Amino acid sequence: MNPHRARCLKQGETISGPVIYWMSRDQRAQDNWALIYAQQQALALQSPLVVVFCLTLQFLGASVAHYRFMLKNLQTVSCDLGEKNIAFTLLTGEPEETLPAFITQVSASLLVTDFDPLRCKREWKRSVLDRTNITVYEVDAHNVIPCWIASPRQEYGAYTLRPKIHRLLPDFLDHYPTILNHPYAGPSRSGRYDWSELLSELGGKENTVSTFLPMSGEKAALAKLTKFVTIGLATYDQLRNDPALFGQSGLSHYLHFGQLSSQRVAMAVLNSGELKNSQETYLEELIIRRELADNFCYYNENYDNVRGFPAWAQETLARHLNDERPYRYDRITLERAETHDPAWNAAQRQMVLTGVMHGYMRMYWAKKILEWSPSPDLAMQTAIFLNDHYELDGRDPNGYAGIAWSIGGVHDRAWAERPVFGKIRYMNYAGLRRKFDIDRYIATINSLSVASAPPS
Ligand code: FO1
Repeated sequence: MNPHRARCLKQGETISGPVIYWMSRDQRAQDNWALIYAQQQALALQSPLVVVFCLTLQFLGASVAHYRFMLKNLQTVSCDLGEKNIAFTLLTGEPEETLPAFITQVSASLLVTDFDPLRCKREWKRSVLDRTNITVYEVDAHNVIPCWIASPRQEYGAYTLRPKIHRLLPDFLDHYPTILNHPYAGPSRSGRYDWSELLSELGGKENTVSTFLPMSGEKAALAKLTKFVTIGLATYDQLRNDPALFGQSGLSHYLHFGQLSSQRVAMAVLNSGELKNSQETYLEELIIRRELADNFCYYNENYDNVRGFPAWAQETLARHLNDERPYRYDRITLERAETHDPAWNAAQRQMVLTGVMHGYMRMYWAKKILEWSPSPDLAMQTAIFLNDHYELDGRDPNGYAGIAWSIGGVHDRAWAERPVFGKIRYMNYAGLRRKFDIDRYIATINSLSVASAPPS
């Protein structure tokens, strides 16, 4: 493992005792650099290895369907780890309370965490660091290039981050070792959790999202990856922008929940044959865009509000704050997809019904929320609320960066000035029509009913 993937957050007292991997963003047993690093340390210390997941019941507006998708995978992860003599422990409650207590309870010697740029995750980590005095390491198991290595600052756009990433790729596209059977028994066998009882505990409004959830878990993710690389990739470049054809990889929810490693995807795409423009286009989305999103959320504390926009964007949007808005919709109307725009309504319905909205339509969807909201502030709140409440891959740096791009020109440049948008890039219905068969898209979505499942 490239040693630069791990960094020391706190040097504590070296005591003997189990090594804990606090699993959070990267919820998988294989292809997980944080788990690999934790096992290396446990073997060196001749200590047991325990994986801990802190389950919080209200995570950034997640719905029951999202928790169902996540817990289904964690159940399998706990079994896979158990077979390697690695205990899996689920702690329910706020991590700043439950984790320090657990560290003391098992007299742990070392804590390994995975990397996550989101504010709430960094607050959890800060609190845990303050309440424990053992050594703590952080491993970026999510990005191919560790976020803090790729760049020491917020990047202007893909064009400034791309060369830095391409230069480092050879050092970080290294192969994943497999997790060994762990020779030192853990403090307690992984609890036999009543996972279905956990789900019922979640309660919460079962919103209409995803009556057809995709299959959850590492195996399902790898199967989807194989299907994409063997069938979808060759036509990816043409189909990706036609939402009626569902030509996207369908991997984003597996990547969001950490059930699949983006490095594994990158290596599969690179090994799929000579680099055609589909491969390059996909790797641009998978590595550059995704790692640019982490860079944005890590270095910009206002990644989810207008103060995170570039100065030119804040200025131009403020200048047009009082422009006449021909249409104005409140969040309920938008949530119910009851606007005058059939394409926008179809995109909203697609997200509510399937938990997924086509990438191209996501940009149009967010930009119309800017156009139809009384202020950019409110537009950001509405777009983030709907995205995090309904998207299976919501509550993710990729989502915050995508919405900030659409509404606030983050990672984009200024365009010709116009009402409401100012110099923010404009998209309209006519543009959609030029791009693809929008009537087919609308018909496809409107034919989706609760009974039918969308093309996978
Ligand atoms: N991470 C956790 O460590 N504990 C949780 O209880 C948890 C719930 C959760 C629910 C929905 C969701 O989309 C993500 C959730 N995550 C949770 C975070 C996730 O693992 C990712 O780390 C971030 O969402 C992306 O940065």
